Amino acid sequence: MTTQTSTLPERVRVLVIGAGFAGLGAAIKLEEAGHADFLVIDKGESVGGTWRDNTYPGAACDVPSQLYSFSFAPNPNWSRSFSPQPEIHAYLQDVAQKSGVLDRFRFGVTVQDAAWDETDQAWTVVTSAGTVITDVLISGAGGLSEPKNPDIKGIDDFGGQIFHTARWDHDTDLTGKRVAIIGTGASAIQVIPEIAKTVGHLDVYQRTAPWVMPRHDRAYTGIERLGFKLVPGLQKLYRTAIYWGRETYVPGFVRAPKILTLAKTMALGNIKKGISDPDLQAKVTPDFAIGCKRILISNTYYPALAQDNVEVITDGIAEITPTGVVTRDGVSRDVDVLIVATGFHTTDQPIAHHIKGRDGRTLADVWSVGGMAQYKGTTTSGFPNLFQIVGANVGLGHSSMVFMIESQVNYIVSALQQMGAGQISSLEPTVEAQTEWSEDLHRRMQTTVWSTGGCASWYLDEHGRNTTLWPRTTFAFRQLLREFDIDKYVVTARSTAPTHSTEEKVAL
Ligand code: N01
Repeated sequence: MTTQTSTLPERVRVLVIGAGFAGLGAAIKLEEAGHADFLVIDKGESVGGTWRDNTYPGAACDVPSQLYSFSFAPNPNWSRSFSPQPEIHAYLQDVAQKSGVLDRFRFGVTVQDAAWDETDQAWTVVTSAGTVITDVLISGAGGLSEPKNPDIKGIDDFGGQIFHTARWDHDTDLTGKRVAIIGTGASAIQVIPEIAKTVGHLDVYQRTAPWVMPRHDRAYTGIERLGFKLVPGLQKLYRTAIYWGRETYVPGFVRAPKILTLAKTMALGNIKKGISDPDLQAKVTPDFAIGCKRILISNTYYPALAQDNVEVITDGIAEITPTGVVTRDGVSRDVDVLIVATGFHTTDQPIAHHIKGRDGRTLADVWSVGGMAQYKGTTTSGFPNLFQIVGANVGLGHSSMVFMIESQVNYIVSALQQMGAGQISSLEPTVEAQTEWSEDLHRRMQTTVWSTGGCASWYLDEHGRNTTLWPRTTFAFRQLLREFDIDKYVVTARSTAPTHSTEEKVAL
């Protein structure tokens, strides 16, 4: 794909940060709605976001692609029900190419600072490629963009190869090597079965055993794929069936975790099927309620752990030395390569440190007090004309984030329509609206398995608040964001377009 790295325009109506599902989806829908004066910037070299960056062996989506894709861009060519990463990345590149918006994408551009200028009623965004003034700022930077490295004593002095799963080093050949992997989350359980085939020895450092259910994956038959191309509505039918199947998890997650008993039985059966050694079975059996952390899916993870060249270590890491890893029981294991599969900065999003609102404080400053809080996971009091896709409490543990992203994009486009029609220069949610929204979410959180399931997870921030997940059905989210509710906003009207001066505050 051609990458655009030329200089940036001085001013645009809308600046979008990030070219993953969120940024690309926003660009396409802005264009469709007639808001063509936008620019999308991304630090990488192509569209794709997390699906561009996570290239580790075995990377694949754990939501079926019929659902984990844009509703407006069905792909009849998915090779299987759960697509591998290269196919999803190729899909996004293809959608971008066909949509005709790529001429407004600039790659290799990093945001350094974005500050709201009350006088100009615009954002001044300083990037690695120059400064852009924009009326509206949309962040699609996502919660899974910045890898999180573990804070383990000695890790910086490790003398062998070391890399994070999200920054896989394809130049390092693992064949026959002594390898260690730290973490047993969503990425690790996909990597482990792949590399266990070729490494000499693999140490798996497990801090918490995850719940892993069977993965009902299969290749689509030729007939099915032909049907997807030729039979109107067939793909929609698959998508709808998958959507409602996934939605049945919601009551178990948010109201009555006991409903998840069947899932637990299947996950326990998955352990027994893959591992015959009772000691290893015990080691990998979780001690918290299923659903408390993300439920993982794999048919190959447990058999890989049972291989002779794989050891599961649960003693806890005391330190990393230049040659290997020392556990708390004093045992030292030398390795050539250390793979870090310890997740991302989710509740402490890096972009939040770069966006400064009306009073000069960054989003991170504001959130450092009570945790991430926004109105409808999209807008933030004190940050006019800022729209964040996949903001606070928009994440899911059971279904497609693309569905949530499309709901938010629809809301944002609706906001822009109303801003244009009403000659509005800026808007931000009222404090009351944002507080009411947050309080409702956190009241609902109390009965969820994420709060009651007895685990520590990245869903919770340092205050113990779940600021990442959506505690209701996805169709409720879609409904709530169906139209921009300007009556919940403080609006600044512009009396003489197109100047950029502050005019009058309008109470609606
Ligand atoms: O990260 P994780 P991930 N010492 O946070 C352990 C998405 N995703 O990159 O559980 C030792 O799940 C940590 O242990 P514990 C998906 O949303 C999607 O795997 O905290 N261990 C855990 O085992 C997912 O949820 C797909 O005790 C340490 C692991 O590292 C999100 O990305 C595929 C440690 C981190 O697991 C993140 O997944 C892949 C330490 N200091 C990822 N710190 C799809 O298919 C952390 N750990 C859509």
